[in-house]
Amino acid sequence: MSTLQEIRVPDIGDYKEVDIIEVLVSPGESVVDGQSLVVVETDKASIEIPAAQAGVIKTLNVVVGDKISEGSLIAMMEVAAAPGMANPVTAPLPEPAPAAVTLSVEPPAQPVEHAPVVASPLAQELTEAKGELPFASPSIRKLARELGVPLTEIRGTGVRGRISRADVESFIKRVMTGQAQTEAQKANTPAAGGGLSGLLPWPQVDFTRFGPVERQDLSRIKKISGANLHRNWVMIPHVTNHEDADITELEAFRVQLNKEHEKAGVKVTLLALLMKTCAVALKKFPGFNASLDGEQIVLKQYFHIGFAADTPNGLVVPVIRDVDQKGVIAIAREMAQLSAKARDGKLGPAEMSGGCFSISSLGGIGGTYFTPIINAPEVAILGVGKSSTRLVWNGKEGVPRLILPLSLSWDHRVIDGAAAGRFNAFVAQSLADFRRLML
Ligand code: CAO
Repeated sequence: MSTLQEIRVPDIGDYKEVDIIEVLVSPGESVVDGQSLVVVETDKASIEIPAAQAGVIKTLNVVVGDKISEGSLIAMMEVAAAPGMANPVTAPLPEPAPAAVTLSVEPPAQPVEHAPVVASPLAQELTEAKGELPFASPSIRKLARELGVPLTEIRGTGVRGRISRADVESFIKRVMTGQAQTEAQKANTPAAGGGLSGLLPWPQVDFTRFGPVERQDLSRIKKISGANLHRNWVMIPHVTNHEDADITELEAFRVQLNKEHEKAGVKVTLLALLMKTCAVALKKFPGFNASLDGEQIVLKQYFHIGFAADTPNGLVVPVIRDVDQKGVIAIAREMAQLSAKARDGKLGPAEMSGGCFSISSLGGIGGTYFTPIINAPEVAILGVGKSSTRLVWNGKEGVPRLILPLSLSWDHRVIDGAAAGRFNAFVAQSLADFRRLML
């Protein structure tokens, strides 16, 4: 015997009205327990919604482009009736695809204060208002606004000319590679974000002329993260300040702590100590715990800090909430849990949202200073390099000290250089003497 069951959207965190970007099944199709039915896209991640049990899809209630929220009906499914089963099937929590990455590293610049600032060829006045509104979903309009892409200049490839994210990305690609020009570029008018009409087109090279090559498609995550990184890099006037922190005593303290807490199964990491330090620094310098919203600065009274985690699926940024209210051991424990979930691709959107500030640590891998890209709408990010023992002059002699390289990128629209210098100095002094955090 079989029954007809409703498949509804499960709890997807705070997200509402998310776009369906893929429907993976069709009516009449048999699905197995856990098989993905549809893919939805939030601004942080794509999430596959799986079937809670095996059955046959009778009707599909959604199509690509529909917006759904928790509880929306996705499909009706015929399932073999189980004794005592009375309630409609609800799909379990989705396993999100790895999140869109919003952090990256530029090759280390010379240790100068000002990172190069590039204005976007796309950052120009939107022309939507001039004519008929292009056919695109609100999220695509928002994306286009954020990237400065004039939607009126894009021909949508969807049903009835609907403009998709892929259309926007393809337009950007064509402009960046010089294969297309925006109306503003054609008119040779300086764009709102800075004139770029004089830029050369992207070089078109037949690499096979020089040797064998292999072509690989960019992964979906890289495409999404690339657009985020590009926007953040061209729209935020980044400056990076470098600093050295003497962590000789802190490292000894950390080793000691780990001996004491070995049995508890928690490893106190340098990153956990940095998190705690940054939470105090953010409280002391509220301008760093802020976001820019039009002509206002939003000062946050909570202290959620993200950390970049490298995973087989790409880079993700889990967020630890209320770091100011947690001890270092609790932070270390939570970080280990989030890192493990990140590696397994099991982080939910809620675990990657709400960050106020980010830390990108390459210390366990190597390298010294670099320019981390700010994770908008945050206004600063701390890059951490690998510590090394250096001889430091103490006035009489060179003494070996463990030095940690730090690189703070900050948004010059919100923060000025003096504040960044003070923030870095505070972080370095606190790491040199952790007791300062109590002051
Ligand atoms: N200097 C020297 N050594 C360091 C260090 C530093 N700054 N930070 C960590 N280490 C050492 C630790 O002592 C540890 O060594 P042992 O194994 O001998 O104890 C080892 O590196 C691993 O450190 P850890 O367990 O503390 O882990 P971590 O904090 O370095 O890494 C995480 C955690 C999630 C940050 C890491 O797994 C990761 O993903 N790193 C890459 C992040 C990244 O890609 N950032 C760039 C983003 S682009 O903007």
